[in-house]
Amino acid sequence: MQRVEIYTTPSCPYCLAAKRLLTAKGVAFEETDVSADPGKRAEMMQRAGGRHTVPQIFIGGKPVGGSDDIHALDRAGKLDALLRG
Ligand SMILES: N[C@@H](CCC(=O)N[C@@H](CS)C(=O)NCC(=O)O)C(=O)O
Repeated sequence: MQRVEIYTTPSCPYCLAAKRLLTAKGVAFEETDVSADPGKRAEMMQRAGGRHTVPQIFIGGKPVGGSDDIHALDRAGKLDALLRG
């Protein structure tokens, strides 16, 4: 299973939706709260090619976008393969 990282803020419904999907799939993830850490937010944006919304999700170190993106990947049947690597 690939390493999964997710940058979040506590009161973000898209973050909750993304985490719910990953949890439903039994995927462990490393969460970084950027709400009170400008350095981590800058790191997120740099790694995500400038995207500033949360969540930003990385699978195997590669940016896959936010909640809508991983839900779309899942609907397309592509998320499991990405997670397996
Ligand atoms: N389509 C994005 C929407 C993400 C989104 O709008 N997140 C909100 C927080 S729940 C956000 O970052 N808002 C701040 C902004 O738009 O600058 C996704 O599915 O991840």
